[in-house]
Amino acid sequence: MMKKNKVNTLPLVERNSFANDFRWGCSTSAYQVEGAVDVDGRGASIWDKFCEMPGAIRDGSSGTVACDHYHRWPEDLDHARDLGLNAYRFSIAWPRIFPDGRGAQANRKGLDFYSRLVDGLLERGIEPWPTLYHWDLPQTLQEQGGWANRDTVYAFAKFADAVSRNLGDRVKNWITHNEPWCSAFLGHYEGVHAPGLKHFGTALQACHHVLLSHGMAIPAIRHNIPGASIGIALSLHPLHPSSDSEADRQALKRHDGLRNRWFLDPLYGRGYPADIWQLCGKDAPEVREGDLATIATPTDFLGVNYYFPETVADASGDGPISTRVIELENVERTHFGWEVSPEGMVTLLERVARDYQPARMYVTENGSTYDDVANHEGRIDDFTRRSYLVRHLAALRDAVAKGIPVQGYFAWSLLDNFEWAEGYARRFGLIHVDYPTQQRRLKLSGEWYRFFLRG
Ligand code: IFM
Repeated sequence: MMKKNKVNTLPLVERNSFANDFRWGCSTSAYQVEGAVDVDGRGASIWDKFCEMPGAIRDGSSGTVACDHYHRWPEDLDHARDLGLNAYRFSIAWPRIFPDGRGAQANRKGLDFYSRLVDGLLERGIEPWPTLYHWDLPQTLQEQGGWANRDTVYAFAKFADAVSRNLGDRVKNWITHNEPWCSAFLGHYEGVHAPGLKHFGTALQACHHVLLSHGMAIPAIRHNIPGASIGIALSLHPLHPSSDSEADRQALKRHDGLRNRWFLDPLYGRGYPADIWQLCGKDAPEVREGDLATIATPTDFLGVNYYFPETVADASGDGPISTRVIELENVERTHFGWEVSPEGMVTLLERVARDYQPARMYVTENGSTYDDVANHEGRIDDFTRRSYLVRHLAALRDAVAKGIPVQGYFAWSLLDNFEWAEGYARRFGLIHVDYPTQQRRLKLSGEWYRFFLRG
């Protein structure tokens, strides 16, 4: 049967439909690509620990070696330059800077690594876009309660200060956190990400502290870097009710409340959504006076990580907010099972622009995973990933044409890498990584992105 959304011809989309200063990048994150986990004084992170737990990672792997980007970054940045990127989003491993999460002295060798990386980007004409926290909390802090402990907030502000003081002469764009929903709820409620906890109240408290630390880091960065541009990257989803019934519509509202509004509302000065707060009951987080004002510290942009829409049904009595995500049949999906919906990205960006009016937005992640098979010449002709990319860029062009203030796009990911609990089974890269040899090979999707960027 023909699947809904399936398209056989690709839309025409050209770079010159976008502004000249539009940022075109790729994203990666430290634990997913760097490897070198015990090099140059790096401390352990919660992901090192989590990967040791039997059954935690689908293929029993870890980020110990990953793409060995810590040593191979010059080659990787050459690939980024050859693609024609003008921006590159990466993350800073907190345990490289403060091996125990905090301390009087930052680890010089850790700072130097990112300093070399930044210089390497600038030499290649690529703007660095670091993210301060992409889930690799120092294990020592976890042993003191992790994100559920308010002290972690202050430690994060000091980490942000140390990094921005050292890189701020060359780095203007900063992202505080990547996808707080994942660090809070996948890590502390669903237990499928580090630190592997399963308690709703702990997740809500961790979430509050992550958001609070975002607000606390901003003045530190601004103090070190006059004119810095600072934002946060949220994983957001457009949602549909699974039917027109009142129960499903209410479920949609609740699901949106925890998935999207729980982050956007406080960040844009509205506090936590009252309807969801009420449902949290005794699990609601401890929020001290002034916290909400700190979380709402004005930012310069919003990063939107867009992957898929969700269809939501009522599931009374099932979980804290009693909703269930329905797997629609006959829709196009990636090999992860994620629905493919370029138009969903437009709906989402439109909604965020309308309801929250961020001055600028960047799509800080968007990408797809498929089983990449080399052809007889050894090429990876990933037609499906190319189609995904082309259609999402065409949708982005339409969004921009509607006046939605999007000023950049970062494909996830530059390289195949360690996909968290999924291990190495899921490949998101525009560049294929043969893990045993660490050989990099541009995929067809990467060739298309290069063609698009270079014309
Ligand atoms: O690999 C992740 C990334 O670390 C955060 N956003 C989603 C990606 C794909 O799952």
